[in-house]
Amino acid sequence: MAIKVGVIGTGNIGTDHVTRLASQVVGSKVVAVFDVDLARAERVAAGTGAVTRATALKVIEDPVVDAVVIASPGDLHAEQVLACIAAGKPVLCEKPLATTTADCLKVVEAEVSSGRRLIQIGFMRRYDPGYQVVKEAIDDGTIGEALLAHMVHRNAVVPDSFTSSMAMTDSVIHEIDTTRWLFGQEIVRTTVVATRPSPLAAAHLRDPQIVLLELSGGGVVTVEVFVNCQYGYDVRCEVVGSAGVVALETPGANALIRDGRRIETVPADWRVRFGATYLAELQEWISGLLAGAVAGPSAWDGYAATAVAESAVASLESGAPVPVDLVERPGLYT
Ligand code: NAD
Ligand code: ISE
Repeated sequence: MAIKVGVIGTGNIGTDHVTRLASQVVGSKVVAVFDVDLARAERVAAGTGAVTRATALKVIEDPVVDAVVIASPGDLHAEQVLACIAAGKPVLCEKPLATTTADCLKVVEAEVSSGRRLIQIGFMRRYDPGYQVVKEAIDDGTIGEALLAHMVHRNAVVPDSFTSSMAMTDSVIHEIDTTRWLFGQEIVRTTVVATRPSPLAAAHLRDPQIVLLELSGGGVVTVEVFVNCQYGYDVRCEVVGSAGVVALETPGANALIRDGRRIETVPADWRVRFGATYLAELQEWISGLLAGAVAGPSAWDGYAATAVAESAVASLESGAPVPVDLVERPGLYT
């Protein structure tokens, strides 16, 4: 018994998802793929047994396809997820669910009308063993009451097309989801401050930036986002509680200690740092589907994250704190 998956978008992460679903995940087969770059889709499909289709809709509506992975650019996600809901097919949609809260709400409303959960968002950090240790230390009271957290999100470099807002909507959106999940609270206000820009970042880019996330329970989270740090991919998270502190460890960051120096390996990029995490995310999604359930980060989580990211972009532009106003959470997501 295998879940037959269709994949839309075979760029960086879509290619990785196809490879993992076809060769590493237990209980899945990739049967159809689509990318507007058809030659690329054909290269990625080769050797997996999958066929290429002429449009995203042809993948979604293919009767052979049981479930869909969306890894196209973010501004296409809403339309493609809505088509999955219309076809009654479970979908793992890469972050973001949509690039505007209005589009996220259209998806949430459609899923609620369908009466069951079909959507999982690719907030894969929830499947990372290191983050799970942090979550356990909060949930079981090991560090007392969680009061605040310090997070860091550094990429070595980004392309020139990357904008200051994308630091929020594309990168910090991971810390937004991580914060909501770790603390089990909503983010109610954001403040963004851009520092003196790095001379090595593109002239149009405000990089690095500091983001302050205020939580409904009174906690506060700081996030440093620096997408041209040059030296590698560095993601950190330290949660401070009333009785102790829990910090995320980077797997594989082995230390060489010699000649009075300690040298640690830093992952090159998100593919290296979170490789095993993407596999765990896909395996849990497939295992859940085989058992008849969709249980990961929901369309509500996708909506809330985009709403917070929008507020952070507004704060970056105005320089002032900006509240986050969420609609009432539908019963499907409680
Ligand atoms: P990418 O540009 O490498 O790939 C996107 C692909 O989509 C390209 O191959 C492009 O040709 C294709 N495409 C364009 N229009 C399309 C259409 N109409 N239908 C189908 N495919 C179309 O981008 P990427 O880095 O792979 O990012 C894709 C998505 O995955 C984004 O939403 C991004 O935020 C997300 N992402 C998530 C993570 C993570 O850590 N979870 C990491 C990277 C990217
Ligand atoms: C990218 O889209 C991701 O999701 C990566 O995890 C993140 O580190 C990077 O900053 C984003 O551009």
